[in-house]
Order: sequence, then structure tokens, then C-alpha cells
Amino acid sequence: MPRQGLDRVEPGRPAGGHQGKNETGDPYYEEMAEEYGIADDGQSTGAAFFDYDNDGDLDLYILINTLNERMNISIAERITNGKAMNNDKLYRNNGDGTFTNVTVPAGIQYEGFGLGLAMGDVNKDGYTDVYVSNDFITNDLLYVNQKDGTFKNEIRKYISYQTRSSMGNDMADVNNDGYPDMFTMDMLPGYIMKRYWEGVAAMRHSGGHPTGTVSLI
Ligand SMILES: [Ca+2]
Ligand SMILES: [Ca+2]
Ligand SMILES: [Ca+2]
Ligand SMILES: [Ca+2]
Repeated sequence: MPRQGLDRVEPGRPAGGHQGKNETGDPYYEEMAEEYGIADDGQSTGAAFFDYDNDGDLDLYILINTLNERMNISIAERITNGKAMNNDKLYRNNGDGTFTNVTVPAGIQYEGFGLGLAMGDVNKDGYTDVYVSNDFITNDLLYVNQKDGTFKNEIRKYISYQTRSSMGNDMADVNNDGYPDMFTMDMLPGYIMKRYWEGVAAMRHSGGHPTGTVSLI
């Protein structure tokens, strides 16, 4: 089985930006994103290397969170064609020291507000799936690997209840059944939102002067 890395294994050649050891015997690195074709200019909040096509080299998922005017809109049609400013990115490792942006053809097309990224094989089919927690522009995304180089957002099929304003997330198999379980932080769950709007109503009732405080934890 090939070793997972940015490069195919070649004897005597270090992988990725790893430059081997310096004169003092310590490993050292060189910034080589430009050479590899992954010097992405998006406003990213996270990234993960994972082998989505099971060919032995690591591909790259980049989580995007671009501040833009759509963040002031609470009701708006979601962009699901890959053209949103807040669309995440997927780069396929070509195995020759270069990457190709395969975001749209791979089905990574949902507008987001990405704050958390986790990888795991949620259906135990041998292909890694992707969980993205989004704050409020879109629901969270569960990109299930279709095993043909594409992903499909199947979160409604897998999860009956989602967070309102997701922050970070993680995956771990907490009950040792072989299936990764998911944990997502919600900044504004329903009961907090209720307190918030009660506070706003009280403020309006008093002529603009707050009658109490609303704590958003
Ligand atoms: Ca790969
Ligand atoms: Ca590859
Ligand atoms: Ca899977
Ligand atoms: Ca489990």
C-alpha cells in the first residue's frame, strides 16, 4: 500500500515541502504552495489533507469564510452551483507534484460560512466523507463520498436535527461501533434565540432603552 503523502514515494526524495534534515540533523520545511498549485487566495478558515479518491496521495479540502454582503441577509436563496464567494474548495492531488482544482465537478457546490471541518467515513464504505459546520448562511453540510470522484450533500438523510449557528465540529467514534460520531458546537441554539428576541422586544417596549440584559453565550 502506498504511503500517503503529497508526492508519490520516491527513494531519497522527501515528500511535499519537507526538505529532509539540515546540517544539525533537524527536519526542515520550505513553503511550496505555489509550486504545488494550492496557493489558494480564498479567505480560508481551515483546511485538511485527505485521500478522497483512495489512490494513495493526499488531496486538499479548503474551508472558506469570506466576509460579504450576504451575511446581512437572513432570508435569501442559497447558492448551490459552486459560484458563491463562500464556496469551499477541493484540490485533487495529481501525484506529480501538482494539484488540480476539482471543486465544482466534484460536487462541492454549496454556499457556506465555514467554521469547522471534519473528515471521516460516516457510512463505512471505505471512502472518506466530509462534514462542514456553517454559521448561518447555509445549514451544515455532510458531503458523502460517492466513490466516483464526486460528493453529494446528504445531511438531511443522515441527521434529523441540525444546529442553528454552527461553530466548530469534530468526529470521533465515541461508542466504538466503527462509525464516526459527530459533535457540533451551536452558538445560537433555539432557547438562546428566544431569550434574545425577548430582550429585543423588551427594549422596544421601553422606548429604546433596554430593561435588562441578554447574554449570548
Ligand atoms: Ca488522492
Ligand atoms: Ca491523486
Ligand atoms: Ca464514506
Ligand atoms: Ca460510533
